[in-house]
Amino acid sequence: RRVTSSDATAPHPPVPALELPPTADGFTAQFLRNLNFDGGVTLADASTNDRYLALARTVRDYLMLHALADQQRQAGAQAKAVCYLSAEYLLGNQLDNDLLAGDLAGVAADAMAACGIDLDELRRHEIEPGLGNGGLGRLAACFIDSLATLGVPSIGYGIRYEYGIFRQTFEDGQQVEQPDAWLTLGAPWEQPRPEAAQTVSFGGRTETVDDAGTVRSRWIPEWNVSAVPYDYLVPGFRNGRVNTLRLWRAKATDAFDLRIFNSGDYEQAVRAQTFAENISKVLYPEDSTPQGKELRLQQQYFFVAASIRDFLGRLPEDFDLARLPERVIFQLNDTHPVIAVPELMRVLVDEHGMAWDEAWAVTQQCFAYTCHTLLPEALEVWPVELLGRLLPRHLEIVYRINEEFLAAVRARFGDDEMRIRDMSIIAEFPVRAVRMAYLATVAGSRVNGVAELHSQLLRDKVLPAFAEFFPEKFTNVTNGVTPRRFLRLANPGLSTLITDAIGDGWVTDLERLHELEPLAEDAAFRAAFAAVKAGNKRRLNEVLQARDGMRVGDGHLVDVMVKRLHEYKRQLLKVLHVVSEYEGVVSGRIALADLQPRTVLFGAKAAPGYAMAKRIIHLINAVGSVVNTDPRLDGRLQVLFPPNYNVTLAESVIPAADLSEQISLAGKEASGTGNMKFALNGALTIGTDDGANVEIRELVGDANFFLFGMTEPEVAEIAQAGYHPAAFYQEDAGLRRAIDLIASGAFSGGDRSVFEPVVSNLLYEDRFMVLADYSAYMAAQQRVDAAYADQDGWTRAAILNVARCGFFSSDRSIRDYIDRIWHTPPTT
Ligand code: Z15
Repeated sequence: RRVTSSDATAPHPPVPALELPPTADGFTAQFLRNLNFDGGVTLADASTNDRYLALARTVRDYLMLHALADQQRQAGAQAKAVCYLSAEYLLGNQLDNDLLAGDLAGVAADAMAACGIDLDELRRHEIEPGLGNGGLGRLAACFIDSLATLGVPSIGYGIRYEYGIFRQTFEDGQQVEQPDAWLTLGAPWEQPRPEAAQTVSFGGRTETVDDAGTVRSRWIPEWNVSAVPYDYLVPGFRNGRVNTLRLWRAKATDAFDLRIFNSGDYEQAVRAQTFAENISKVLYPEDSTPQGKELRLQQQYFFVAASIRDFLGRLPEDFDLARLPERVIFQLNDTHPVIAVPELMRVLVDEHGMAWDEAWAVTQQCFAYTCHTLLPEALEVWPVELLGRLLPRHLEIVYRINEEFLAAVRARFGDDEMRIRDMSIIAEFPVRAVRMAYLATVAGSRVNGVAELHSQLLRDKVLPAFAEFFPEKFTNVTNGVTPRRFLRLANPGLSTLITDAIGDGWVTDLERLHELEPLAEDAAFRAAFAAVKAGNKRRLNEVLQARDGMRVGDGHLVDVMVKRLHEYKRQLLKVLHVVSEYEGVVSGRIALADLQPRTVLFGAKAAPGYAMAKRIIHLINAVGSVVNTDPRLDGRLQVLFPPNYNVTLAESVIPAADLSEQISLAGKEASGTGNMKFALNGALTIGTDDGANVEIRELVGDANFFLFGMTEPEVAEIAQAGYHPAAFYQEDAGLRRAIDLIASGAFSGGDRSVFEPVVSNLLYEDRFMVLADYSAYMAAQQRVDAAYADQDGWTRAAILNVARCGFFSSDRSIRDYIDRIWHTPPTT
């Protein structure tokens, strides 16, 4: 346990081993201490990795001083805390983030210079912790940054995957996945806390016991694993606050008591060790399409059970658990942590002897659920057979929650069996299974979507019966992104320009960007803004050149589509645009001189088992290799697809973009957060009326946004009437030429079979209506070309995008969570 003010030797300040405020000499001394004592090398002999690790440790040391002081201040506060439960945290690099938050960049630079070390080389040496797939994981990382910056008492809980999101390479244009062994060269940002390990149980059976006249069920588990916490410091922006991100690692317990392996056989015992450690071994690489694997349920229960125990262990010994809602809200980041609901019930009822009704009242106040999707296939459902085998007591608890809930539905609506079947937490077909989103909705005090349109569709389409039953539970919190990482750090040129114009208050008060609006009419400011964009393109080229030997064309419009590869996001629509432009030039329909020079940059990982997504990646690469080398195009159209798009690459790409592609089928993208990052960095959006695009367009204005495509009601209508993609192919000659060119084998060395599945899927299925939106998209791209021809006008629109997107700070999102859901005031 940490030292608290109630210990006999306290109160005393944390040992001031470091000079504060930090000086270059103090920083250098600590750096050398870490290099010598922790790393065991002299400066003269230190490798890049040694120097990186010592630097990281030194930065962490300074933050740790603040963390210890912060913990001492908060210890007696009894404030309500947010426990953010998320299976993913897509953190990105830590060094620059922590140097910025801790205001240590200057002393670190001076100290490294004094040691003759190239700080930029150490920056490039860092490997980002990729403990997430995409938007959901990155949102969690933005939220913990904002929670710390706003001074909200909070803990992020998750899993310390030994392997994060796979490293993507291309072989012959096709995705190949490599394991992400991110921990192998050392993990300087984390602090293992083995003394705070928790035991997590699985399997076995339940039995009923007569407890003084009341029949109680109890769980006799079959096997245990140990959950060891690894803590990451989450510094607020220069406010002395440091929160904790606690990630759990699975280890075999000392006496590993998995009965099936317990034959007294040494080899079996070692294998059992591997079995336990498998639980935190690897991040599942599916974004939005869970595969329903047993190990994934083990991961989910593993981290939430450890987290709940951990949090309860922080309360005073004699704390009355009936008052738990005064002290904590567990925020469920999608359905992944929802097994926490029956777990808290089990702890309260079985371990603490609380009456069921009281425990249920407590539980309902302690949880809130964020839904991040509209895709039915993304809503997790666990077969009863599996849940009963892995967590038999939890299944019983879910059954009872469901029984009581359905009784309440009957009491309100009568024996409307259709409705009962519709609302049951237990689905009966195709197999009996627990609907985790329904469980979360019934259990939580609030249910929120992640953009206005999404929250509305959640009420109207995904959970309508629940919205009718619990109207007061439903609310919206539009997503946001942290301005520290995605503007201040990623775009130093624009940051300086903004700060010179309006001061630096925007870093923690992003709505201040509105003060830039009048400067859109200032020619000198426009010139400076355009120069920053040009500089960002040069910087991107340095990165791309070194990383992949690629470069963006000089004077090109930089057109970017970076996000997970998913059919609903419609990378294929972008491909059809490229192919149409290419076909137009080679067929002579478009004069080369009339073609606006463009570089189209893709970044996307496909889930390893998602065959269509992988074919689309192959197609993008195939189109790129033909288009990029065809002399008839003379380099005026380029397709770049740097492999392994990640947070680090995003930080170079986004500030360099002119055009942001947000072209999902309306009604499918819950929010999007890349869309916000691009607009905030002065890219114009070409987008559908989907997710947070709607709010971006409302804020930046129609004149500064390229809207196209069907609206969600239009999509619903043609889906209802019966969608026939082949009709669009028949009617649109341009579309026909583009599809025919792909089908002809022009991008596959004449082999028509390679992309045949893509073509026939488009023509005969096209679930996401690419063909229906093609002509509107092409027309919108023509508007883009025309607008880009007026460089000064484009820059004016770009400035207005920056000035009007302050709303999309994750600080605002967190304030909304506090006001609408958590009711946890910041503490000082
Ligand atoms: C994920 O990244 C998102 C939703 C999910 O259900 C899963 Cl499993 C992963 C994304 C949404 O697709 C995206 O629209 C949203 O902006 C993001 O979560 C954060 O809310």
